[in-house]
Amino acid sequence: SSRSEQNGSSHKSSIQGSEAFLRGVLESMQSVYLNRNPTAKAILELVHSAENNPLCYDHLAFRTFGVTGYGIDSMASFFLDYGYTRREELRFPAKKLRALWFSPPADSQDGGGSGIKGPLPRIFISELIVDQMSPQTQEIIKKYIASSGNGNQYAALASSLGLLTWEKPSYSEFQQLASESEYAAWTLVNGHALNHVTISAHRLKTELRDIKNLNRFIEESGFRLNSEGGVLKVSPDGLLLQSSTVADSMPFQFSDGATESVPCSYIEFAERLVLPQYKNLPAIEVKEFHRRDGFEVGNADKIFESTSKDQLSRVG
Ligand code: OOG
Ligand code: NI
Repeated sequence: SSRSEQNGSSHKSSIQGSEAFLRGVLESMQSVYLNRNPTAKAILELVHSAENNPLCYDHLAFRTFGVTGYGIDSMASFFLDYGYTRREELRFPAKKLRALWFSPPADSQDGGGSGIKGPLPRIFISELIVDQMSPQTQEIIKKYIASSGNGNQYAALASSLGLLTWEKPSYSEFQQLASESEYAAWTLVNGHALNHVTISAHRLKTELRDIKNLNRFIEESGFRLNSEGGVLKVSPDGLLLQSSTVADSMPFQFSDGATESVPCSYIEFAERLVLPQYKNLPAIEVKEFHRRDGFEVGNADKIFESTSKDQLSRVG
């Protein structure tokens, strides 16, 4: 048998062509994220070592400015080209946001490893409904979008390189956006960077597969969880349970010379329970498709707050 089979990496070496490229791009996006977000990196290492088993990612999330050609589509086109399927839309009228999620190609490989090297994650992409912002805010967003040229065609490339496609803003422009939409301000300085990765709690093997235990473990290890509406977010059907950390911050050099701390990314946890029609399946036979799929507006609305000033400045 071949050398790769002997050392147990035959799965990995069997993924070729477009799927290998897709996974390579996701790895690059993740490495930008891990370099900028020490909390996310530490938690991934902590859970991985406590488990001693591969981790699965439930989903990856991105934010965009909803201006024609620059919104959800600018990031989605990459995933659609690599076999993802468009699923439901979610609306957040109070936050002036909308989102779409995408499911991974059905014929994708299990990956045989941990994280990006495991089963391909869902993708969650949101956009700011820019034409509902004040004229000043719209003007700033449109100015930076114009400075990016055809940057909207390279959202995935920018994300995997960790680059903004537009010029750096001034601190006062950042503050103007933040006063109206913290999402807008976040997107202006983080661009297409990965907003979060989500660990699939129910696919863990230890007692951490119960999200309540996972939350306790994370908090006892000294990390802060987003407390908006309570730490555990539960969908009305009771089947989708989510929690997330408070985002890390990073110094950002603004175009006017000011260096100020801005919120970066966070890490999320999701537990999907078995659908009622499959509740009698033996645990060992339960697959991902037997579980609650999709997202939930009420949960998501609170998870967006993981990058908010309120959560970042919370004490204890
Ligand atoms: C996305 C928040 C929503 C989920 O899983 O419902 C979310 C964001 O903060 O951009 O991640
Ligand atoms: Ni999420």
